[in-house]
Amino acid sequence: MSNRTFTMIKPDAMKNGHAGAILDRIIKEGFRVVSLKMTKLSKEKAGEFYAVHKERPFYGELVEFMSSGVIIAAILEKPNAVAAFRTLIGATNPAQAEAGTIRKLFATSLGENAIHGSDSDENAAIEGNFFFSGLEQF
Ligand code: FUP
Repeated sequence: MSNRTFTMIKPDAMKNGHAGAILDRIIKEGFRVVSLKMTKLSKEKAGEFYAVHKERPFYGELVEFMSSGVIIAAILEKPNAVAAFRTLIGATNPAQAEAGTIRKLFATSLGENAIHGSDSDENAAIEGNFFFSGLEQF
């Protein structure tokens, strides 16, 4: 089991001024920041990141949304990081997320749900390497 996961604070949470509160919560939950940057995805890059969803009906909107504003990307470390972080962020649809989770507190809707968390160790490594070179992973 790997101890790293990858996250993005999405454009809705950035625009709504929640980035500071979300990072504070992540750190208070015991995640160590391995890598961190503010950036903006082009449509092409957002499409590449979410290529696994290419055939889904929401793909176009997802790519539009994820390229609509700046994001914060980060690699995080904690024992059992992928599962621990998925618990912290809550269900994909904030209406179904547990009380106190990041999506329950800060997400706007199913499509604009404040934060991303990798769903497997394999994807955590792929996604982290999509944004950060080896020299940027501490
Ligand atoms: P998650 O792993 O919780 O981020 O969710 P998914 O990988 O299933 O979906 C990725 C993103 O696609 C979600 F964060 C939001 C968007 N999405 C929709 O807009 N509609 C859906 O029905 C499912 C996902």
